[in-house]
Amino acid sequence: MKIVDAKVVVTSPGRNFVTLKLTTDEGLTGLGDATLNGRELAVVSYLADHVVPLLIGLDPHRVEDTWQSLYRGAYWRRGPVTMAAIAAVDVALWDIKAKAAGLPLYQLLGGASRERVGTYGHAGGRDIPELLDSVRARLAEGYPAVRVQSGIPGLKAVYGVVDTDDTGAPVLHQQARPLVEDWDTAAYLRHVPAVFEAVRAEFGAELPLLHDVHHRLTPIQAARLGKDLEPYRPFWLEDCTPAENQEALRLVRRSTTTPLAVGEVFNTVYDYQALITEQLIDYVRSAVTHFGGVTPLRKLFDFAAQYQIRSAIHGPEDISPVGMAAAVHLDLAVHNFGIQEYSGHTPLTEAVFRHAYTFTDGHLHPGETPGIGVELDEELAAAHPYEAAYLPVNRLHDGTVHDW
Ligand code: GCO
Ligand code: MG
Repeated sequence: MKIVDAKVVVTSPGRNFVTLKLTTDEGLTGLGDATLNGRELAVVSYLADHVVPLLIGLDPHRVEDTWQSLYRGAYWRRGPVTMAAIAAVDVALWDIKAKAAGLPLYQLLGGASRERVGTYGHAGGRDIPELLDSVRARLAEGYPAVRVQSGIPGLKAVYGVVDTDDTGAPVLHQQARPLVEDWDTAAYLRHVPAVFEAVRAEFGAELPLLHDVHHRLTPIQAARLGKDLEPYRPFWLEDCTPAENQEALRLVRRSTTTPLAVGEVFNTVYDYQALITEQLIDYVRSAVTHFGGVTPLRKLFDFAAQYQIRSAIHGPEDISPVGMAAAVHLDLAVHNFGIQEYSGHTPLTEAVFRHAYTFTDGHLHPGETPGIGVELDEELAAAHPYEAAYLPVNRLHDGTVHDW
């Protein structure tokens, strides 16, 4: 079998998604997600200008060799653009291989290790009563675990909370110019324990509660927050410090028993080396889409398993259904699965990417369709072309840029 066509499809059914579609001489097709939120076209160029010409004529069964040649052959290794591009190729090749075998991808990864995949959903509110309503809504949808994010008194726009304009209409976090959010660490550190107290008081001790700090604290501030949240037994504290400094987690780890989750902006195992071998974290959070695909993420999970660290694949709306499908196959197969983030997609996105995976009673299943189980409606995709969109930036009260 040979690859005879490779094309990169960019579509915006509400938000931008980048998809690689490979076609073989036997008529099999494979899809891979290459969406890098806010920097989509850089990956499109990387793929179309530098990778597609190398793929034509290749045997699609050579998944490992193709991965190694794209990673090592470029010489310029790592980085989100490179690794999102390689991820798309890797997943598209796995899709073809599984279709050729007539099996859903999870069967090629060792088969099911569980019946279904547990998820967490996002709850957010501008204040505590609005957050409690949002938690109630997630529970009504069946989510077995909930991430809680709240507005902070004195701050107008904060990550994880739907903002509204003067008329009460929701303000999208993704805009043609970056939206400016504001930040005050002291106010945040004072407020979050009260948020957890209110949620526990309303929903009891058993509901798994997660919280995303989104890289905003110093190590000593993160240690303080971890300790302050201990009485409320969080499931995890996510990205408590800027992710690129692995050493920061040593101080946090020494100071608190609150479990730590890290990794959505990581793109290779090297970003995790100290964190895993020193057992500084409890969950690895990389997405198939940003980590170079199923091939390296499976290796990361096996490495993490030796240290009792679990998987928790990143699954926001900006991972396309193609990336989500690949994630759910891995989730079902790996032994050290922890939890899967799942926000779902808009009905229009689900029409562009028809998928076999299902979400029932808060649990995902990849389905039994051969391959990853996603079909791209190219006509509908073309009807919703790319739209420029940036993630927000974050500023302190005096105007200084802070981590978003
Ligand atoms: C999460 C993430 C996302 C990111 C987004 C950026 O935990 O789901 O933090 O919300 O902000 O993926 O593109
Ligand atoms: Mg996050």
